[in-house]
Amino acid sequence: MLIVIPCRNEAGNLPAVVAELRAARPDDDVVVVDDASRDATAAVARGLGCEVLRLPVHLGYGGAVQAGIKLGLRRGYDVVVTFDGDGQHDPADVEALAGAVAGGADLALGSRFQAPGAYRGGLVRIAGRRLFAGLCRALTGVALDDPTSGLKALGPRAQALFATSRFPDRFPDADALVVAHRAGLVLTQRPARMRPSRNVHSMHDGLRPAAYAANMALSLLVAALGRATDLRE
Ligand SMILES: Nc1nc2c(ncn2[C@@H]2O[C@H](COP(=O)(O)OP(=O)(O)O)[C@@H](O)[C@H]2O)c(=O)[nH]1
Ligand SMILES: [Mg+2]
Repeated sequence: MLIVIPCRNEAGNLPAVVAELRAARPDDDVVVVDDASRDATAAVARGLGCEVLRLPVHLGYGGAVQAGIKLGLRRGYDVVVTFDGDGQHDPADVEALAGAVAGGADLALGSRFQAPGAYRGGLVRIAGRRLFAGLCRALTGVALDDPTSGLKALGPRAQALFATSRFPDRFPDADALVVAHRAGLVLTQRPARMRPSRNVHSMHDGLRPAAYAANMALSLLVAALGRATDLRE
């Protein structure tokens, strides 16, 4: 299995995040996608023995995740897992996600709402997640209650979908799930014991949630109304 860690300035967190991951999952390969960080993320990741995919320009979260998944797809991994670099995800949750993919799902999403006591974030986040989970459900009929979760396990078909040019590569959240559903992929969810971030700042700070909501609404429309992706093409 390949674990993809998208990172922007995570040099301070990677040692603890990778140590915890390695302790729980010694046999998995780990690639850190360093998205033109301004700190020593790449050097720290290399020092920890991780493979590093260093992007020459800042692509943003979705583009970095997509790059890591393309690497996994090219190398033929049965499962690629996306895992945040800020300590929010618990490596113990990866097993159930991978198991869901081994059991026939194309994509398994880690959901904090399936894990009692998991960290939920502030009110804006909770409201946004509800809105987009509701829209996602209305558009797909599939109940996935944590569409913004960065913890996902992808089988080969989901990896192929995430690698296509039509994939919503800005924030692959509810929009990506709609695209995946319309491409005929089997989506499911498993518990994820999310924790508070080790960082003070997030990519969704300040006024960005407003821009995120507008972008996501538009991207959802495109995902729902555009041509469905045919993975056989
Ligand atoms: N590659 C890349 N990763 C990012 C970027 N912004 C955030 N990340 C990473 O994506 C993960 C989640 O980001 P975070 O800011 O914690 O988002 P939040 O958990 O939704 O608040 C972390 O591993 C970050 O390092 C970015 O611009 N590019
Ligand atoms: Mg975070």
